[in-house]
Amino acid sequence: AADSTASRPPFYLTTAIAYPNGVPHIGHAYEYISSDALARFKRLDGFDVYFMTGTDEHGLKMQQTAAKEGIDVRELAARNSDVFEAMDKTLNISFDRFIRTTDADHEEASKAIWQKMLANGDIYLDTYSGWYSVRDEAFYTEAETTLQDDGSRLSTETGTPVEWTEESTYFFKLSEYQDKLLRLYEENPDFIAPATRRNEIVSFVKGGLKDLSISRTTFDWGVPVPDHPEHVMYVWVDALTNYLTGAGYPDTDSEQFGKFWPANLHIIGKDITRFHTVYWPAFLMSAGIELPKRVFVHGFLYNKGEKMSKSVGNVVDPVAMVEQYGLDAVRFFLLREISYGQDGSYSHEAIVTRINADLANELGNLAQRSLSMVAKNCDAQVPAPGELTEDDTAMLAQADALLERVRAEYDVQALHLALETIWSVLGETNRYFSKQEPWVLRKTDPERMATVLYVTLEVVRIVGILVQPVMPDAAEKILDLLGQKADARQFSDLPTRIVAGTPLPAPSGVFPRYVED
Ligand code: ME8
Repeated sequence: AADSTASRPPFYLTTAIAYPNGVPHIGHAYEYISSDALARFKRLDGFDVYFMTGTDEHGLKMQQTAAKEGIDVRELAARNSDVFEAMDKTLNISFDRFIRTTDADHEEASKAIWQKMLANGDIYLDTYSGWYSVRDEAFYTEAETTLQDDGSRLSTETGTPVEWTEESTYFFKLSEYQDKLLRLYEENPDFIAPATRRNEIVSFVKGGLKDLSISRTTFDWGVPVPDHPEHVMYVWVDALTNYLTGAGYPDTDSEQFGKFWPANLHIIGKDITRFHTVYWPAFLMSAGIELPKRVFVHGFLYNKGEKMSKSVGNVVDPVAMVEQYGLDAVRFFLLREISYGQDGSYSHEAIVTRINADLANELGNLAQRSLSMVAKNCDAQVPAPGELTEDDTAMLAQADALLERVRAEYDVQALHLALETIWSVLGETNRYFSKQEPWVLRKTDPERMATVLYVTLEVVRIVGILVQPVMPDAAEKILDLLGQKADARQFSDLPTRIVAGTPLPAPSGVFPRYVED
């Protein structure tokens, strides 16, 4: 049962905060679903989890989008932020706080970290001139841009237009952090994952760091710089600080801060790695604040391998996807199909295959067949097992070993491997069930049938508990069908065997097959 005492170790997990300049797409949904599975896993594993997501509302991109739509930027931010929050609810994202960078406590945190960096001598005023991409909200050197035939320039890495910018701005002495950052990566090899991302960042930093422009004067949609309100903070300074705001900063004496800072895990997508693994630790070092433990970088999602774009017309609305396939099927598909940390693709065919093969056949059918035999032949109660054979013991041993294996995969955010591991045991269980032929035993050896059904129900219970982070609703239904109490579904409940005599409700299907209409 859940232990509600203060002994549970804290775990602070964040997603990136999205720009609400438009509505969420499937890439956002992927980030929230994967982070949610990680948060739920830790809760079930006895951690005191604080899970935060939200929206990044300042900056030129927001201001320009609002101008284009002819509405106030606050109105644009509020309207779309609400759409993100509503989508999180639709996706069953178990966040503890939905932060908006326009929240009052966030402005305070941003000003506080600025003042710390200033006091440390890392901020100075100068003139910035260079290339800026509004879409990326990022500065680029000329060498990082490509000249087009029409004389315009694009960021070489991201392909977004850049514009020449020249203004008086504050700079952050990023150049002074090269050695400290390289030491950080060296001494904490787990700080950036996967390793490919770490290698990219190490070579980027080895190439030298230039000071970073961290304020703007040509527009005013941002957090004002303390004592210099004609400057607003560069949106990334304020955006990254959201993680501190969530931990109660600047009140470093608060219970929240003591418990949840430093953050254990930042989940982000691959296009914002540099901001999180170079700028962010440098800001924190400058401000004398402890660094987060780990930044995990997930890949990008593509529609049948193609980049989603409004002009191609292949942007998928995550809510429509959930309506079509069901929420837990979508959650399972995204986490099982795509190697977490790598790019991945989705297509109708791939989703249907996962639904029918993995969910309906391997799990749903196993639960359905065993439970309906129990309903008909065992007085609708968990049957009492007789003496266990070698096959039974081996089957149970595989299921008992799952938690440790799955936990090891979750600890390195290998969500796809965690699911693969569970499904390999489900495959074994289906083979066990077919081999034992309980439907034959029903006539020849009812006692043996009872044992086989008991073993099968016990494996389904273990799997049901372990798939809760990925499919909370479906797992709940499975555990209800197994007569498991709501307070007996933590990982600490795994070793206690299902109890013979537990009354079972009438069985019903958990995962319908997807049928084309
Ligand atoms: O970058 N597939 O916001 P954002 C997977 N506000 N993930 C994707 C994706 C795709 N096709 N497209 C975007 C920002 N993402 C900043 C973050 S954090 C302090 C500030 C991911 O709305 C992207 O990598 O552009 C990022 O992690 C998240 O969605 C929000 O992207």
